[in-house]
Amino acid sequence: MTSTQGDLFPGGDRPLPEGFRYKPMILSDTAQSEVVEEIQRLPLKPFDFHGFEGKRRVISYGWKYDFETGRLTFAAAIPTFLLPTRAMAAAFADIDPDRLRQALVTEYAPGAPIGWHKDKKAFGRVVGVSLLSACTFRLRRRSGSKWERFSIVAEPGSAYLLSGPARSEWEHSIPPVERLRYSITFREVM
Ligand SMILES: O=C(O)CCC(=O)C(=O)O
Repeated sequence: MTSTQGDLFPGGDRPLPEGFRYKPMILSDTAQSEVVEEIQRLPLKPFDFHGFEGKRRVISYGWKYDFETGRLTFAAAIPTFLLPTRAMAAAFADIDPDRLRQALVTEYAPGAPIGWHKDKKAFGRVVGVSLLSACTFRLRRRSGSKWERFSIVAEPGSAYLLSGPARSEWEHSIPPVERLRYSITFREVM
């Protein structure tokens, strides 16, 4: 089931922010289990932002954003086990899979959040795939002196797309997850 809630108009079904798309079950339960099994063998490291370690563990493939230099550097080739998921994410988003040249794998232990942010401008469109457990995916943007808000439950196996204003104007965040969650964030590199 898909549920959405806008905090400014609670209870009402509201249009998605322009450029945001969501689709449940782009990956079957079996495909998810296979991907999660492979992810759990990867050498994930605590997310390090200017010396502050987040509660998430991550690994980047393809291109990686270097927070010290503010540039993209080549990490390692995207592992072959991620390519079918990338193909499905790309088909959902109507993007050539070869343009999704970064794959960021993130582990959220129970209680781990990600704060409000926009992805770096070095990247283009962003397609996120959720695995293993659901999270609340929140978006917000300034509207005069208030925030315009939108949230959606991102189910395991689902994908979302950030493009257009949803990518350039809206920030996004995930409050602390209840159960172990993985995500694969495919980002377009021009
Ligand atoms: O886990 C997710 O789906 C969101 C990831 C994200 O926003 C990020 O890494 O910048």
